[in-house]
Amino acid sequence: MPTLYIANKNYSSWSLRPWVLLRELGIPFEERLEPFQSTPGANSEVFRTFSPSGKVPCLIDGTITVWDSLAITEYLAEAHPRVWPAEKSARAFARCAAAEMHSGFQALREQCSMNCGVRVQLHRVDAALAADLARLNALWNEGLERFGGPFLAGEAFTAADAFYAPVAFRIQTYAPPLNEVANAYARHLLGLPCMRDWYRAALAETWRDAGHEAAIARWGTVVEDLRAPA
Ligand SMILES: N[C@@H](CCC(=O)N[C@@H](CS)C(=O)NCC(=O)O)C(=O)O
Repeated sequence: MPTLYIANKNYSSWSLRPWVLLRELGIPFEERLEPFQSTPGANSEVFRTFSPSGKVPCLIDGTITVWDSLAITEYLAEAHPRVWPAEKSARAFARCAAAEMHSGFQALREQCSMNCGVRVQLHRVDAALAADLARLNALWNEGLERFGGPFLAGEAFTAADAFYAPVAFRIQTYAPPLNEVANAYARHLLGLPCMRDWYRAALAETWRDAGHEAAIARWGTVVEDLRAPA
């Protein structure tokens, strides 16, 4: 059985992607959570003991180490046909959607960092964030309309949904302006049993990472903190 190394469920958006994919597809795996370190620079030192990049997520399957969430997805796809949609045009769309998330949406990632357990009032929606939100809205609406939902590329959960699962938590935290189709899709993801499990575990965490907390304070005001006390 492979081992998936992840970091704090409250903060680690990259970790969530392969985790939710493995869970939704029912692929057995062992989870190893290595929390972010409080000393600057210490994360990569700890993570490098199992991940060559010094980052999580990292999947270890016997003698094979796969670091990077997209590489893990493709590695899983070699053995599990349901990672990507079966139909060719849906598969092309799903791959583009996942790749776009992997390499884009910088403003969304920076200004609305994942922090599952808090609710934040953004100071403002600047032009860069507005552009990312418009693109997100368009992409989600296109997928849901073209392939009929309830998932991005059709009836089944695929890697495209896994890549946007952290965005669903960001929407829950920041309530950014999106249309109802996009908000309903985010709610659908949040309602999946494995997403609820992740959320429950995130709320129970008592670690606080200064860098992640500072990122929130830069772009907004925490109006509610639902996490277990530190
Ligand atoms: N492109 C990588 C990015 C992974 C990444 O940035 N992971 C963060 C955690 S969410 C990390 O390990 N940060 C630790 C550090 O940079 O010190 C992937 O897709 O897996």
